[in-house]
Amino acid sequence: MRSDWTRAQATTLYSVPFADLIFQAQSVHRHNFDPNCIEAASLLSVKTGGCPEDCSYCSQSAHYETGVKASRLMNCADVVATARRAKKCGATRFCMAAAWRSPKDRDLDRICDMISAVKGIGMETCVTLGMLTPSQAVRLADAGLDFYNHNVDTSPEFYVEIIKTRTLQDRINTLGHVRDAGIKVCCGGIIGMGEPVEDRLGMLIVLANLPSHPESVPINLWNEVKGVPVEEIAERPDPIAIVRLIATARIMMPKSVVRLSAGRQYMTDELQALCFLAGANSIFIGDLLLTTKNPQAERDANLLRRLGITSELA
Ligand code: SAM
Ligand code: DTB
Ligand code: SF4
Repeated sequence: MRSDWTRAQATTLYSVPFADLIFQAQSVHRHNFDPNCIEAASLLSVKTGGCPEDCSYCSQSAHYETGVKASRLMNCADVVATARRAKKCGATRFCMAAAWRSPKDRDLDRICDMISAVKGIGMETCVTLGMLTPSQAVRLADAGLDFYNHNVDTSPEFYVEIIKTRTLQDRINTLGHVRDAGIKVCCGGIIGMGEPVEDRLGMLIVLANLPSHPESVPINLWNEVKGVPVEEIAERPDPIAIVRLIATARIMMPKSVVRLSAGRQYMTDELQALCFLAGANSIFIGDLLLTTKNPQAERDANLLRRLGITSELA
């Protein structure tokens, strides 16, 4: 595994003629994965809104007026019922998200129950709860957690402009605790917040130069939220630039599952098809992400059918 990417190397790779980039990405992809198979994950916000962090893109931050109502932590039975429905719809992984800066130890009791119960119905589990201490990571591992999602979000340079309440290093520390506890890492970020291409590549470099590559790399296209600071600066990236970024991620992290995450609702079928060709091999299914929309199940099923893609990577 390579973890010494420089900016110059990533930029050179990203900038080769499109056909050459896609060919290289497809070759790497085929060497490591079945190119006609993607992973389907499903998301549930188990604790919504009222978050003390100031992430300028997020509908759930208490710092902004976004119209999202804060709710308490869901009970375990409701979470499992939702997971069962997601499994019926074809999801193999169930991701539970909480709008916390970091979990309280007593909240973790219920989260651990959720993890064991969702595993009990035969799904992979992922949670995203904010920053963790080493002992909290161990508790999650003991509950049988498969993946922990914690994103670097963007490049180090752009990060300081969009989040002030915790540093990129805080996040990297949590990723270390997750790894040390033996949990697989899901770590990616967001594009479409008005950043230039250099920052998107800067984000991939942080990810690819972690001590081990994240097993899952979610690439989110910023899902529009009214009332947050990013609304003022957001710009939807050129679709070709999105495909180039996915291809670059595939080549830089050959064995990672790259997820086309938030923002698919803005993408045409053709753009998604190109992203799959460039090496994306995971999606979120279901009409809702956490607080924002995802493509309708029928549209996704129709797209995958036309592409001859099956969805059982896990
Ligand atoms: N509170 C936890 C945390 O931030 O670690 C977990 C939940 S948070 C919603 C998980 C990730 O979703 C963020 O790190 C960010 O990358 C992504 N995200 C949040 N809002 C988004 C939006 N409007 N569009 C795209 N991605 C978003
Ligand atoms: C990730 O990278 N994307 C998911 C998951 N991790 C938790 C979250 C997307 C959130 C989109 C905004 C919303 O629905 O509120
Ligand atoms: Fe809170 Fe996570 Fe949203 Fe940041 S991204 S405001 S930590 S819920």
